[in-house]
Amino acid sequence: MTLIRGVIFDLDGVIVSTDDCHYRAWKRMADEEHIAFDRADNERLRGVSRMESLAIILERATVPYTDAQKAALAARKNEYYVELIHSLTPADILPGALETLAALKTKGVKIAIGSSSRNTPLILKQIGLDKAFDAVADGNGITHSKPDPEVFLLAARLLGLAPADCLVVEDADAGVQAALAGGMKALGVGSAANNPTATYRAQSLAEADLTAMLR
Ligand code: B16
Ligand code: MG
Repeated sequence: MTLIRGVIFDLDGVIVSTDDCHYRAWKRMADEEHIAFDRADNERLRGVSRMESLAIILERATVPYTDAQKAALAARKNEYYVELIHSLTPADILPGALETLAALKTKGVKIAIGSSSRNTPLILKQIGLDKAFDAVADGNGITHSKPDPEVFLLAARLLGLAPADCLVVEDADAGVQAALAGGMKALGVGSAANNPTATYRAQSLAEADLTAMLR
């Protein structure tokens, strides 16, 4: 029987809901470029890196973009996004997240962030959780984004734990896939709540009995 000694939390969609900020920033950029983009398209960007997200959006572009133009589009979107996340506050922490972190700390279970976002440090600061985790692995420290397991393997290493001793909480199918590929268990919440491959499923952290998943 494996005992879970560390829980690695995805950030966007698990600890805080930044989906709408991502959507509004991409939408503003896409509108300026006359590229069709809606909320259904936005779902495909969950857990996916910034440049891979742009590649998905550009599938609907009617003109070609050079690599330099693509880099400029991604930078422009990020400017819009950073502007929006500056208004995040602790009130934007998702239901059940703080209670879950506190319960795990009480049990001596280590906690980490495993996020594709390069804006992770700013987001954690905005919501007052920049000192809450034992380790933070994010888009700044990896080469391959989800569904590659790199970010979760880095988080486990920073915690000093073997992947098999870790449980990942994810809202993206790409993230669930990454956790399993890394040899970890996965709890799917939100958009991944019905993912049949996840080890456990719950609508949100508020409805998940995480302590029951620790063994
Ligand atoms: P950035 P997560 C992901 O965060 C988001 O879900 C995804 O939509 C975004 O494109 C990605 O971060 C990169 O974000 O542009 O801020 O570096 O869900 O892995 O916490
Ligand atoms: Mg996410």
